[in-house]
Amino acid sequence: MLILAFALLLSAFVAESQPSALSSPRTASVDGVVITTSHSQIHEGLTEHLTINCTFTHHQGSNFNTIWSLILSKTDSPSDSVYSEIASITAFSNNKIEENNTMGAFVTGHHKPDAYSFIALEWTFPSSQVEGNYRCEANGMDHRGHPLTSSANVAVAETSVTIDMLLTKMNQMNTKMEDMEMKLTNYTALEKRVNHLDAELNDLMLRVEHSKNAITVASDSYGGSHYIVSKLVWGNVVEANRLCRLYGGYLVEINDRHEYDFVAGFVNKQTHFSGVAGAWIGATDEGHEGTWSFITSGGTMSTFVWHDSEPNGGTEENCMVMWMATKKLNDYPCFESDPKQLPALLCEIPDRVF
Ligand SMILES: [Ca+2]
Ligand SMILES: [Ca+2]
Repeated sequence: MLILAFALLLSAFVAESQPSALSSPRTASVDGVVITTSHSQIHEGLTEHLTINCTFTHHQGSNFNTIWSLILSKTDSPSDSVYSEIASITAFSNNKIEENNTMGAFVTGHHKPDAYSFIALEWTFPSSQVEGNYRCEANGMDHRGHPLTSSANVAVAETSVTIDMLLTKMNQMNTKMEDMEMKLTNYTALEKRVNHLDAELNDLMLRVEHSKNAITVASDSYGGSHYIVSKLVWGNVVEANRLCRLYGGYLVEINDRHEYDFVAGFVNKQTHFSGVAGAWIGATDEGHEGTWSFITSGGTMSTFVWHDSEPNGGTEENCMVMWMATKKLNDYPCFESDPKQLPALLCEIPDRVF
């Protein structure tokens, strides 16, 4: 069992590691015939994959006018020179590969006389049987009608695993495992930290939510936003907007007549503001008298339903409220100190936040 586990571990490593110089892929090419092996050397039981790819590509200027067949042959060992056919495909086999002895390979291929033809053999954990010389042979006709054959060869050798190889690989595996253990330790510490921060964030969000609920008198939805009106009154427009920002929104920005009608209707439903003059709207004409822009988004406000004789404050009144009495707009000082005149908060919070 221990040996099996070790073999599996080692094979996983061999599969992952860079191929050594001896087992690196090899390609041979003659006259459009190409044969490639993924490994020129394998170790039975340790090499995870092996592929042999026998191909013919019809190039412009090729000696071949057409090919009739592609034949893959193999010798019993790399030192042997007697080839036996193991797989073939012909112009007449309807893209079916004729297999003689493919040693348990997964076989694919097709034949296209004037384009690209191939036979591919693929093994998972190949046995030592796969060693030998492989020959890829294209048979066809030249441009004058004479028979023509071209072939290319590669070799695959099987070698036993030596103690030195095992020791080297075990050392490399050891280093890799130590590295992974260190990463795991770091990851565990990071995960703890993230969990802690997550808990802190949830706690903070809950506190913000509670604080929002505590000051909210009423809420309603319109056009992808949630609107809340507070029981608090606030004499400073900057501070008022900051509180809306804390809840993920901003002082209401009225973008069109429909939104104005909604906000006016929403405010009209509130009956507990008998002593409150108005509610803050998130717009200002500070620095550009008469042109109103939104405090948070910076866009230009273009819909106004002014209260009678408003706006009337000139540069003394550069912020805006909705009058509770008429639900119409009034230019207003950005900093109101008279406790009887402090406006309520009116926040607009996009639904994705709410
Ligand atoms: Ca003004
Ligand atoms: Ca005014």
